[in-house]
Amino acid sequence: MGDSKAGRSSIAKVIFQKMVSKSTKLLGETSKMESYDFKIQKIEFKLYDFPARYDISDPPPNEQMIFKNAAALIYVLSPQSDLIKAIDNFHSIYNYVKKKNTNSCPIFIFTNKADIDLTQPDARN
Ligand SMILES: Nc1nc2c(ncn2[C@@H]2O[C@H](COP(=O)(O)OP(=O)(O)O)[C@@H](O)[C@H]2O)c(=O)[nH]1
Ligand SMILES: [Mg+2]
Repeated sequence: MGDSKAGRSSIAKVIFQKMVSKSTKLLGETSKMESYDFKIQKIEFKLYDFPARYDISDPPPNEQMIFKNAAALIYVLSPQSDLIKAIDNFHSIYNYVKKKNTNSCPIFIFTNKADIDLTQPDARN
């Protein structure tokens, strides 16, 4: 989950679909949840990529099950994120997951776009 244009879908598609990183520029907004299956040493994982504009207050039953059973949540930010909006959104997701997840899953915040030079005037929007 995370802020709009933080790079969630880019990371997933570069890693799991071998997308060339340059092509991620062409990715549109994620309008509904997408999933990726992968295996590490015979253990099967499923990664869910949620839209930025996701309403955590009323997920449909299949998505409630995902939040209930998740083993980890990664919230992706970028240096270009609107931090006030992102913290607000994170807070709602955090509260929901803390209440509903039955695994006491760890929650990570990942700051993407480490290549962006914030000293450049056009780096922040
Ligand atoms: N500079 C930079 N741009 C990135 C990086 N990762 C993704 N992007 C760009 O950020 C934009 C939004 O990416 P997207 O994956 O659609 O974000 P999402 O809304 O979080 O799914 C795209 O133009 C990507 O090419 C990164 O590490 N560095
Ligand atoms: Mg996306």
